[in-house]
Amino acid sequence: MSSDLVRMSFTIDKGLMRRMERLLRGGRHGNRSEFIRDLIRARLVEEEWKADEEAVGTITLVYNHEVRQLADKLTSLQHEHHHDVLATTHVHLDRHICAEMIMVKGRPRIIEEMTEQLRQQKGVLHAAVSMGSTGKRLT
Ligand code: NI
Repeated sequence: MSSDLVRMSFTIDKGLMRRMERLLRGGRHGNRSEFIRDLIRARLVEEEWKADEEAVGTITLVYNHEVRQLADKLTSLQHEHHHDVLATTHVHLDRHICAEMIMVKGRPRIIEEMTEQLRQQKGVLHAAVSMGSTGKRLT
């Protein structure tokens, strides 16, 4: 065991233990240690967002590009937030509907504000933000 690792033990209800084992058999987390580490990191990312610490995120938009001036408005809003926007990917889903993934880095309050502004535009069918982290406080 590396000197940076510590071993810890804890008690847990049998029922909860069985549920955890079932999740582990689902195969996404590897072993129990990985599972606990993943849970802790997911919680830390939530805390970073609550504390409004610099974060990384992706805003996903689905919209109808035929709505008048919508594409221009969405582009203008992203330019207003050019300090926070890292990259944008646009996908034409069908003849009418577009998806746009906007990768952002900045204060969560600003990212959420930007998501709300984008969501409010007429023709936007869905706007969601996924919380990510700069990774600086996850080790
Ligand atoms: Ni398109």
